[in-house]
Amino acid sequence: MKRTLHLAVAQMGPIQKNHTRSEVVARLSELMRDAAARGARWITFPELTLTTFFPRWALEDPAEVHAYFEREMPGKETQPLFDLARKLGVGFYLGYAELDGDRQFNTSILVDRGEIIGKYRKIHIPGDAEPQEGYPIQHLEKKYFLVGDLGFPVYEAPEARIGMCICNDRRWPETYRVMGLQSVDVVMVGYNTPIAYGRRGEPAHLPFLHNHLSLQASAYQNTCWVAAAAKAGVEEGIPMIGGSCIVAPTGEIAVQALSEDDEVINYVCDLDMANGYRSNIFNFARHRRPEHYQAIVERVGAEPTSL
Ligand code: CDT
Repeated sequence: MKRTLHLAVAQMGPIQKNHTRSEVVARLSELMRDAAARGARWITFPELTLTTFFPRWALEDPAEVHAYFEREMPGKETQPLFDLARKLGVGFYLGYAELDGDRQFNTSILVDRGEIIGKYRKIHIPGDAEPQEGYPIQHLEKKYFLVGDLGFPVYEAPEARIGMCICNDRRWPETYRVMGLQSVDVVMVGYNTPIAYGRRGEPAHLPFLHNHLSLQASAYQNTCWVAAAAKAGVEEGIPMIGGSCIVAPTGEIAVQALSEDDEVINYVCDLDMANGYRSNIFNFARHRRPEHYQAIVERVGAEPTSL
């Protein structure tokens, strides 16, 4: 019998600074109800889903910074989402800012019917630690987040092997290859991608192209499904891309959000679609040549010298 998994992606419109967690959780709950009513089993929410994307600001007051972080998960305000997922029998990916003692991470979790079954901490932390002069907008994730310390684990959910990454991670081939080598079926990813970040006046259409280019190439090259959820629209004056989608192991977009607002998309994914590639062109065991890939782990930056 064909192995299928009904996936949903819940794109979110903007979350402004004055929106409370309870208001956000009410929106997430509405999206979860919509996805469950369509028959979805797993739902992907965006990166840093519970608040506005605060790394656009250089905040100095620790109390103000910590107000964007979760000390416990679920906490008082997020518990209703866990309870609803249990009631509806669904699983979800949720991105949030995690405070672990005094360590700050950009984190995502997999929650299956109310129980946390997996955690990932963002590894590719983009942007800067200090505001940069002359940039059209700031992106200060390096000021707020440590590099994740959990690697790229793949979790055995009841119907599928699920891995996670977060926003900028989706642009790096290593992210998916590490999970591809664990036979991942589905990679879930949430993102917040501003349109005007380009330092050299990047044309406004390119962030959309680069989003899908990365997701589609990675799904194909690693023979997995990718469920990608944006936080989109104009948030605190900054326009962010939408384009949330579910990508098949063929590299094709199976379904895509059309709005820049709260919107559910869903697709019944054939998990066996990957088998054709896994047994042939991307049969890793037969065709990969890691003895020629040392540079990938030995070198971080590109250098004009031979290895
Ligand atoms: N959140 C996040 O990682 N956003 C980045 C923005 C561009 S890099 C400063 C991204 O890769 O989409």
